Amino acid sequence: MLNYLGLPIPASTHAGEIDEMIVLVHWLMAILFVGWGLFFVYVLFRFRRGANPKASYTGAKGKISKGLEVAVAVIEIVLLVFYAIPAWAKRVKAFPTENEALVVKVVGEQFAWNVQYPGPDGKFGRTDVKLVAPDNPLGLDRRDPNAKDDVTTINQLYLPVDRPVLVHLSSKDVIHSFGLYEMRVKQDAVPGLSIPVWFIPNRIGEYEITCSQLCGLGHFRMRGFVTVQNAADFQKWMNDQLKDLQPAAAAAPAATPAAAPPPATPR
Ligand SMILES: [Cu+2]
Repeated sequence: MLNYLGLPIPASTHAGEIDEMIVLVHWLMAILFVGWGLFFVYVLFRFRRGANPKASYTGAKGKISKGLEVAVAVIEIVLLVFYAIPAWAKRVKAFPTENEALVVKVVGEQFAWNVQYPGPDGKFGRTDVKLVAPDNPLGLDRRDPNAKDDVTTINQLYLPVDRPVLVHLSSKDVIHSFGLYEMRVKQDAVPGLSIPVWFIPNRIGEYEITCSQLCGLGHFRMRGFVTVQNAADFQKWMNDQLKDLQPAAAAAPAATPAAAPPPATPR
């Protein structure tokens, strides 16, 4: 129905509301554009030099122009107060609880999106800048018990359909912007801050994460991929990831065999 604006397909529950707002603003702007355009042409003709050899310094004094200006302001206030603010309030107030939502951390960096799932224990493992390495871009501390089952990916965000997703967003270097166009989600990722953003994907498919903030020379290639699946497929993907973790997780605690007393501080 809204195809005439060229919007991407809506793939989240709140997308319709955002689109409605975009459509109303476009209608208002279209009416203003045509109205002011016609007025401009009228003025060019009405106040042409030939008909007005002497300039009037008092200007127009009609009530119509003032009335129009007030009307435009009122419409803008209505759009803001009755559409934009309530829609925004819903985004920032009614957060899903951590146990009903899929909680995931997304960390932007030049030029990739790092994704961290808390795993079956529901707890995110500790991360530390000192541990950041090419094969550990998040600096995840695998010795932390909470980190053992954490699944991490680069540029791959897998989500189950029809379930709230709560993303804790941050950045390692500069300001990036987490843009999911089909979900009508856009939120800046700011170094030093963890910013929550949530949505409910409601359409199975493949989408894109776009960095929507010019963040450096490689900004154009800072793309991630979102795969929205049904709950079973998502669980299967998650189980595969957990299976891949097994060797790494098993290798870490193997340093302390159960029989021998562990060395004092093997750090
Ligand atoms: Cu970026």
